[in-house]
Amino acid sequence: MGEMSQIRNIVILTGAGISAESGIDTFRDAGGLWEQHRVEDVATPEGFARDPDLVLNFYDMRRAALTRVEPNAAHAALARLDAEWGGDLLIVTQNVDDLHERAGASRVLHMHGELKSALCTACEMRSPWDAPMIDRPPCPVCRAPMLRPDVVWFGEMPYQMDRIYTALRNADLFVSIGTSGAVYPAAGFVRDARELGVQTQELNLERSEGSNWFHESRQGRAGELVPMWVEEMLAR
Ligand code: BV8
Repeated sequence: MGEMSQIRNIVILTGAGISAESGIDTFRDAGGLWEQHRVEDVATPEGFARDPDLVLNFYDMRRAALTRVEPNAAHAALARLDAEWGGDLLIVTQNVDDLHERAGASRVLHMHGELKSALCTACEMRSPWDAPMIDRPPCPVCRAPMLRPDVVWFGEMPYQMDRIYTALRNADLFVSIGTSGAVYPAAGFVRDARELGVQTQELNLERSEGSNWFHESRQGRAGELVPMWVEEMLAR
């Protein structure tokens, strides 16, 4: 590991792999979510326009599944780091589940939205949400029956990109956990970090599409690697 001495500000990117041991399907592993559905059909605005019931049901099922899963040791370790780390720390998650928050993390940014949020296509207001949408419930703000999942589909702009790039510019360390590095702009953050002279680490079950861009890449289950990594960081 290069100059890891003066680490004050950390940006952590998480993907579906951090929630895998909680029992939430990843996207691309065998039997993953996309293999049951064509991504064009369930995670694009065009797919939603073509068959809104298919899409609303896809997200209703995933939202309902949240009540049946628990955060795992990796989520708990990041929540502990968040609570104890004196410098800046931002968990940028591609996940739409609420496991980081339920583990106790607070500095969390959902760049691809959240299952437990509803976006009204009539008034464009967002509301906390944990019920089905298939029966077209009224928007809590304007009452129109025009709610959609508040998630970022392919071709849509991820949320809070300015805040993410500001955090990357100020970071001393960028750590990527449980992501295949297949989807942009998240997959490009490691390159942005390298160009900014930021130290980069990857913790993933196997090598990802971006592994060669990291100063250090560790393979293993998040439930094992993340608690060990947090111990290292807090012992510095
Ligand atoms: C944008 C939310 C521009 C919804 C998601 C052509 C046409 C149109 C667009 C494009 C195009 N070419 C490229 C693009 C851009 C496109 C893109 O990147 N496409 C890819 C397919 C090439 N990106 C976009 O469209 C993005 N928007 O570019 O906007 C723009 C510009 C201006 C103005 C307007 C717009 C938006 C992309 C967001 C899509 N939404 N999710 C939902 O969840 O349903 S994507 C979804 O998949 C995730 O959020 C995540 O981002 C992505 C990747 O998934 P991962 O989290 O990495 O999960 P995966 O299964 O892939 O991998 C799991 C990893 O974990 C594996 O490596 C595995 O080994 C590991 N693992 C497994 N178990 C464990 C483990 N690791 C540790 N421990 C374990 N136990």
